[in-house]
Amino acid sequence: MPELDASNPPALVILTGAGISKESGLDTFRDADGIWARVRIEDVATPEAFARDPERVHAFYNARRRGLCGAGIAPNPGHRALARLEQDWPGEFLLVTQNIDDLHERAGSAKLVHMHGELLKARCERCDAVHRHEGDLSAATACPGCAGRGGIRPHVVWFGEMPFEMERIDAALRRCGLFVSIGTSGNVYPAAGFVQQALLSRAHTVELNLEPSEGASLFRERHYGPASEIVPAFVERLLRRTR
Ligand code: BV8
Repeated sequence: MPELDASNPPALVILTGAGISKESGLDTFRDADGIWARVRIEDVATPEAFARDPERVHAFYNARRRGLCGAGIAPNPGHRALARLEQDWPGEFLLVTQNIDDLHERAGSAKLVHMHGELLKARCERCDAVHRHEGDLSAATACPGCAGRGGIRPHVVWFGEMPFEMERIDAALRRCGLFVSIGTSGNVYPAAGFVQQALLSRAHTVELNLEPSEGASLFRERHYGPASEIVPAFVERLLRRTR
């Protein structure tokens, strides 16, 4: 990592993916035992799938929601290290996650964008209201806002839908001097393209993952291993350079 000016620390943007939640007990998508090995994207994670068979899509997210709310699912040292970094970083900080779990929040992260939505929220397609919802959803679920039925969906971004808060993310990438990608395979756009945007901003780019991602060659610094080990170690080294 290049010299770091502690009196003028770079703006920091962090991107996380499913790999950071793996050791908390949540499945990734593209590992051999991942979600897409068991179910097809076209059947459960597109607007067309929801229009074709809403109960099938609700069942897919209901099972994941129950899993997330189940006993034993908790933030791991990787999540906690990022919450500490947000607290102690002396410059601008933004954590962008592709994950729809709430483990970053439960670890204490607040400067956080869920670009692919949140599993514990539901959105009404009739009135656009978004509410926290921890139980199962179905076509019969009434909207807490307009009381309408049949319009409730998981508040997540499916393939072919625009991710959330893209302007805020683009602005942060334009300003960033340090971009760190953690636990993502670099398969899904626009998230997989953030590293190119960071390079255009002349940022130092770091990949922390179990194994090289699709975009590994774009990262000037790379550390591989389980997130619960390499993320706390990286955060400690980084914060030591700001003291
Ligand atoms: C968009 C839903 C444009 C929520 C997800 C045709 C039509 C439309 C768009 C496209 C198209 N063709 C391509 C596209 C673009 C498409 C895309 O990128 N497709 C890919 C497959 C090629 N993208 C989109 O559709 C996006 N929208 O482009 O809109 C637009 C423009 C104008 C107007 C309207 C629209 C929307 C993308 C979001 C889709 N939703 N999920 C949910 O169910 O969760 S994406 C899905 O993949 C998840 O959200 C996940 O977050 C995301 C990325 O996966 P990863 O997090 O990287 O997980 P993965 O398993 O892949 O990797 C895990 C990594 O962790 C691995 O590298 C592994 O080694 C590592 N790991 C494992 N264990 C550990 C570990 N690391 C550390 N420690 C460990 N212990």
